[in-house]
Amino acid sequence: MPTDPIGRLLEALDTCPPFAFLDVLREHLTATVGARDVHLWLADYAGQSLELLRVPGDRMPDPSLPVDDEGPGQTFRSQQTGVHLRSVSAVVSVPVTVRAERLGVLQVHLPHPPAADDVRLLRATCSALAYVLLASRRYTDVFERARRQRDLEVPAEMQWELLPVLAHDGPDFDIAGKLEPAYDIGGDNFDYAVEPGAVTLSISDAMGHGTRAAMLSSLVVAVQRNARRRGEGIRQQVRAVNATVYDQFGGTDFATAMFLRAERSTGEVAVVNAGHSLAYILRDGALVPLAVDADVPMGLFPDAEYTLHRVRFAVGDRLILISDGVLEAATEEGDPYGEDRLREHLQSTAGESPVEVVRLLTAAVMRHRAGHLVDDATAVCLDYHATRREGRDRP
Ligand SMILES: [Mn+2]
Repeated sequence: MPTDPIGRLLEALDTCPPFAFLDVLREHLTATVGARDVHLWLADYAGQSLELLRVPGDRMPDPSLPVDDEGPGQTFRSQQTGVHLRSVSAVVSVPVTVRAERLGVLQVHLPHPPAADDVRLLRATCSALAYVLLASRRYTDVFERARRQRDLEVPAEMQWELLPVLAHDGPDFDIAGKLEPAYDIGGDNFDYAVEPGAVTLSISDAMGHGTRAAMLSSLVVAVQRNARRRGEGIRQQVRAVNATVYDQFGGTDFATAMFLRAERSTGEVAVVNAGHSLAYILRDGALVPLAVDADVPMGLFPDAEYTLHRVRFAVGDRLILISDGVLEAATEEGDPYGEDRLREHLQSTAGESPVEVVRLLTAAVMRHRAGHLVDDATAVCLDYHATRREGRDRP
């Protein structure tokens, strides 16, 4: 049996049924930091609310907190541990995060103000818990169900299975992406892979909406990953997707996409643009389009050719990729969100982290469209910084 507390916790979580996770956590934190009560709040699919995980026998109503609130919401947004002192007790809120993807917040009630060691142990506990929750998606629905404010549509169920970890901070790149409407997404997708020399990043938008678009999108992502994992470059990845989509859909359905591969050390970027010219660079406060000529979308012509373009990131550059659903989201009166609003929004959120930028942008688009989107709206943000800036609160 492991002697360190995190080792013991991991062993206990790995051997208990998933619906007993919260009991195991409570027992662990009672023994290690004297916790009186423990609550786990999970981010809903839209990332706009925190949903309390209830366990069998719990008679609590179903509390749901907007992430814009104080308390756990504040911890969720800032990723800083929150300590709220009462007369003799304390409530500590700790982020439950994998890389930079915010899964939720653990709230721990203590009978005393926490010592520095208690806070360190709580943060380490939440790091371990985050990985267990991520892996548990493969063997239980307990946590997926708790995150749902309502049922997902089938295309959204397919799309969520495809998505990578939604935010990833690294030594030279920070990446985050977000898809809306989270419960009814159709054909948009994004993917990335962090490799020793470079980061590969892509956004794609499958024609149409609904299950057929989600099937096309699944195929796009599977073929891309398959080619990438064979060691093919981005142009070969696009060719492979084009050929397979054409084979399966006979030229009737297509997907637009932009694939990029950015070198870690130099900021040099290779780009293939398959009919998806919705990319911008925010540099020194100015938003400029990433100007690379578009080739045809993938799936229309079996022998389509794709050009490899080269651009270069400067240190401090922010790359933003969006789908057409962002610009075209229109009010009842037909006023589209458009490039001017996008520019203003991205300039005003320049100080935010990528994960907040994509959350705030998709929320602004949803508000503009009064909560209802006709097309998917996707935003992906990548920051290039040669030296590590201040990271989030870490154990
Ligand atoms: Mn679209």
